[in-house]
Amino acid sequence: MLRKKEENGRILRESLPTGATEEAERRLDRRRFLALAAAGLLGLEQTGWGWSGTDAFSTGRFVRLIPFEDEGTAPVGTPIGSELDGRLYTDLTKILAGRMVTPTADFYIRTLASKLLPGAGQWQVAVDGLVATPSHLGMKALRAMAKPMGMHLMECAGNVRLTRFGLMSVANWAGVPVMDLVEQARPAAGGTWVEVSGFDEYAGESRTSMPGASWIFPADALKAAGAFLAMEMNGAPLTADHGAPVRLVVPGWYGCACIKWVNRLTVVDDSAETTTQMQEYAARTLQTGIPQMARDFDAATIDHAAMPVRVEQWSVGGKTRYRVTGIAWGGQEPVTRLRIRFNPEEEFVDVSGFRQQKTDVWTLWTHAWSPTSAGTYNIQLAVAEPAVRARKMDAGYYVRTVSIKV
Ligand SMILES: Nc1nc2c(c(=O)[nH]1)N[C@H]1C(S)=C(S)[C@@H](COP(=O)(O)O)O[C@H]1N2
Ligand SMILES: [Mo]
Repeated sequence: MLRKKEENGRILRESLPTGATEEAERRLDRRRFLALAAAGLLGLEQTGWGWSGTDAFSTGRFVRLIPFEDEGTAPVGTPIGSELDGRLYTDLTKILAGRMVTPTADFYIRTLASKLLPGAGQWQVAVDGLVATPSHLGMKALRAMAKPMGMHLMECAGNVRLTRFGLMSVANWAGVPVMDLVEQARPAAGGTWVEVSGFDEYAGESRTSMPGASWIFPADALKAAGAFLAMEMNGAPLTADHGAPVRLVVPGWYGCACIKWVNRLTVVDDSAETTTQMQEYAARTLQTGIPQMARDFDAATIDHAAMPVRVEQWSVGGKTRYRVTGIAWGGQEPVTRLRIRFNPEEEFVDVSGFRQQKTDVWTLWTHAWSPTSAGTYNIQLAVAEPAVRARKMDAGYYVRTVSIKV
């Protein structure tokens, strides 16, 4: 039953195509990009990569964005649907040197707040299970412990081409390390796993998802990742749709593990079975089958990945030039080389000037591109280090397609 639902829903689950036509999107492109430029968001001041002073494009004129093809018609930048079927696909074309953090109103949403969500006033997080001193933490106590947690990227494991890969964003967070709260309760011997649960009941029935949100982590993995209960996002209190009053963020892990509306931390041992949320996301976090035991579930971490976010047409010295701007993210350690190719029959070449410093925010890169003939191009990225895991990227998951006329 679960397996069947998983297979049928794999692609459609995260996508709710409605509304805006491709054509309308296309017409908006240039206007939108120019508006960003006018607002000073293009990062002309940037050095190192992108718009540096020596860049051939700095003397050119931006003409238009080449639209990506076959990416569905779901609207971007606006919430659609409700509750478990509610989504906000972020507009990745807006990532710029001067806009590396996603404004909260544009941060992707997978599951809009439940109509049944209790008010924050009485909210408590229970710390229980295999602990010496179980407790209930109120929001006042939690807020008193909050500190800056820095910028971290979140990506839904079901972030697909059909919805323009709009289920990923970066925010600047504040909160409390989750293991500080667990350790305060003094876990018993053998209590080396933590189940994080969130409110997940909805007024309406979902077409695509199963209610019930909890994830079981090895305690040492939460510690190593620097996982925290977030109460603030981009300098303001968390919004309801992003999990207010308190949500989990596990840097480097897929969003499905980042439980929203957290109300319980339960210390368990290695006999714990996987939760329905873990089962629902087993395929998309690249597990082998659907593990029954939490201890057999691999860490839902994001491998190295990269993709284009804009293909820009420019006029430089009277000649048509193209430039691909993209992002790289994921993986455990930064890589030193990123490679790009424009169709399977071409060779991968280095993205020049690529430099990655952190893996759980996105890194911007640009690549001057001179297509030799009109046609359709599938753009794929790769890392050069063979020892580095990049499973989704290597499988072609993040390939994007453009057609060049000249
Ligand atoms: N309680 C609860 N938490 C949840 C979910 C949910 O449906 N219910 N969805 C998860 C998934 S699949 C993702 S990708 C992230 C998305 O967080 P965001 O909507 O703030 O971007 O929340 C996670 N936390
Ligand atoms: Mo997700």
